[in-house]
Amino acid sequence: MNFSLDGKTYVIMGVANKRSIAWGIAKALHQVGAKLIFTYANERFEKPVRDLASTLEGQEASFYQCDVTNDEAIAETFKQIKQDIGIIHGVAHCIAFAQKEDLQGEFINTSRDGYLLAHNISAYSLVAVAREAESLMTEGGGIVTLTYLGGERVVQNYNVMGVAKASLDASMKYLANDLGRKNIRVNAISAGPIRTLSAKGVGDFNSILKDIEEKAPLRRTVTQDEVGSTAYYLLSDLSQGVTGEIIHVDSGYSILG
Ligand code: NDP
Ligand code: KAL
Repeated sequence: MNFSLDGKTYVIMGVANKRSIAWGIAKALHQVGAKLIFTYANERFEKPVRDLASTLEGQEASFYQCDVTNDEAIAETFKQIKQDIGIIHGVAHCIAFAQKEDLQGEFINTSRDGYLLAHNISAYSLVAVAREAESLMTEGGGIVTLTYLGGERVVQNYNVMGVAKASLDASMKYLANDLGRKNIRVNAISAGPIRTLSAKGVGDFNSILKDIEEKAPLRRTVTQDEVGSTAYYLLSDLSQGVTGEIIHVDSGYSILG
């Protein structure tokens, strides 16, 4: 078994800043020798992402703009990657979005547009990305996405994003079934709450973190780096027989009733 990712290339989607979970994954894969390709949604994130990647010693990363609401943009991104770099061994999909007004109050009030937008960016994007990535993964490999407990049970205020995560989780399993015969494994990490840009502006995030510190079996919250090392496990030969799985990196919180 080869623990190193030397000679392997991974696409990391969803670094916004140094607090991003995607950045935790990037650091972990870099540490074990992987070559990294970063995609960002919005032009304004190009420089911050390039600046961050330049801190990874010896890493000659590549960068592409890719808004996952746009099928042509996804196809073009992977076409460019194929041309510029060649084959890839995996993708880390760390992307989610819902309108602010749909992340408070009662789920019943979710608008059709808000529902579709959240599902479009947070769930369908995995399907579209997997389809384009597949043709570049000729040596097999792994796809990892990020999910949250709110897709398995009701978590206050998570609302439409919980329903989108349920769709993401199911999409991950169907993709695992489709891609298994190509030796491409598809898995999800269910992360505990981590303070990131997405979590910003969430009323009472402090009390959510405090609740984890009080109740979770490990009596502490998790870090981006801990999610990163689980992503390394899922994207490497360490997890050879694992596909269609959701691993909770949440200090054990999900076992509580
Ligand atoms: P970040 O805010 O750091 O990352 C979210 C990313 O989503 C951003 O990089 C953003 O890109 C990207 N994104 C949004 N819309 C689009 C789009 N249309 N096309 C492409 N990319 C898009 O937050 P996190 O690191 O917290 O989030 C990463 C993942 O982890 C998400 O799936 C989230 O649901 C999940 N997660 C987070 C938890 C937490 O507590 N933080 C817990 C469990 C799961 P850009 O910056 O370029 O706009
Ligand atoms: C129960 C929790 C409390 C928070 C409730 C909802 C959180 C939803 C996550 C979702 C991804 C957040 C957004 O879409 C924020 C968006 O409306 C505004 N932010 C932005 O546009 C910024 C600039 C960009 C970078 O963000 C994105 N996403 O593009 C859930 C907590 C406990 C755990 C979390 C935070 C889970 C999760 O999925 O992120």
